[in-house]
Amino acid sequence: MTERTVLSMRSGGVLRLTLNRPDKLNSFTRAMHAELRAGLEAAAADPDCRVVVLTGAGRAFSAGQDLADTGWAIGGVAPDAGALLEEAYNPLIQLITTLEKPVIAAVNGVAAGAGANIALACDLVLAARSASFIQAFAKIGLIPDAGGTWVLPRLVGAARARGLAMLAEPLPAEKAEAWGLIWKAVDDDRLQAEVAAVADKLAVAATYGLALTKRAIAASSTNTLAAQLDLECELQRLAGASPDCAEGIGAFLQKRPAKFSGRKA
Ligand code: LHQ
Repeated sequence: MTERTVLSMRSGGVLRLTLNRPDKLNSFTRAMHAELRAGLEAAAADPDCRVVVLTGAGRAFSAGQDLADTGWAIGGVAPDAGALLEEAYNPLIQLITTLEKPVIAAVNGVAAGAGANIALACDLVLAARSASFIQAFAKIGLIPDAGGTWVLPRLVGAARARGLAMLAEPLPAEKAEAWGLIWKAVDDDRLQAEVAAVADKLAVAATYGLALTKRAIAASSTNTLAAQLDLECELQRLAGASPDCAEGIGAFLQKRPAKFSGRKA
């Protein structure tokens, strides 16, 4: 039996998805894309899953596309790189960024190429101090994909985005934190415990409110202030009518901890 390229483990409200091709630094094959997509779709469909953690097995988070699985060969006809994005990476980034629950990237080691940008598509990125982010594309004549050209300038500004994309040098986790590319760099031996603490906190949070927050922040990158204020009215109307908002306010007034269901209605 072939080994699964993505391991899936549910514990309470937390679904942990582990990229599992450690010998090839968890680089993406078509099979891995399909399994990761299936894992995320299962998370979307399961109301008891309140948060997803994405991490890698072994010493890497992911080295991006498996360059041996692409069909490129010296002297051969180049495959359609755009088609691979359309079929696999773009739907994956859309799935992560529109999932109505938080997705945490636990970056346990190097994240290169599309592997880096998949991590950066997640809502919270925690990285081991020894991890690094490499926009490796320039080394092979490609452009940053999997949302890289969109997310990098927004997170670190155009000057740093161009430097990262054109020089393709590893950005250590601590510097990534200092630049605002990620949420937090933590000691290697603390990564899984810190991620578990954040995941456990989010697993009992007001999930629907978090989903609306995610939607609003995503929309802000193209909205005018006026449009964003309108969107805040629309989404706050939905959040304000949710059972978790009633519970949160009730709990505050009764001076007790809130017990959120995470449900929309
Ligand atoms: C790999 C890979 C890999 C296969 C390590 N593939 N085997 C979109 C559209 C269309 C087409 C193309 O792609 C894309 C999206 C992309 O992601 S493009 C960018 C693809 N990724 C890269 O260019 C990164 C390539 N990898 C590296 O530069 C290095 O491996 C890094 C810097 C990540 C780590 O270096 P080391 O720690 O020195 O490890 P290593 O290079 O020795 O790798 C260990 C093994 O993993 C080795 O296999 P082997 O059988 O020799 O032990 C590598 O060949 C394999 N591997 N990345 N992307």
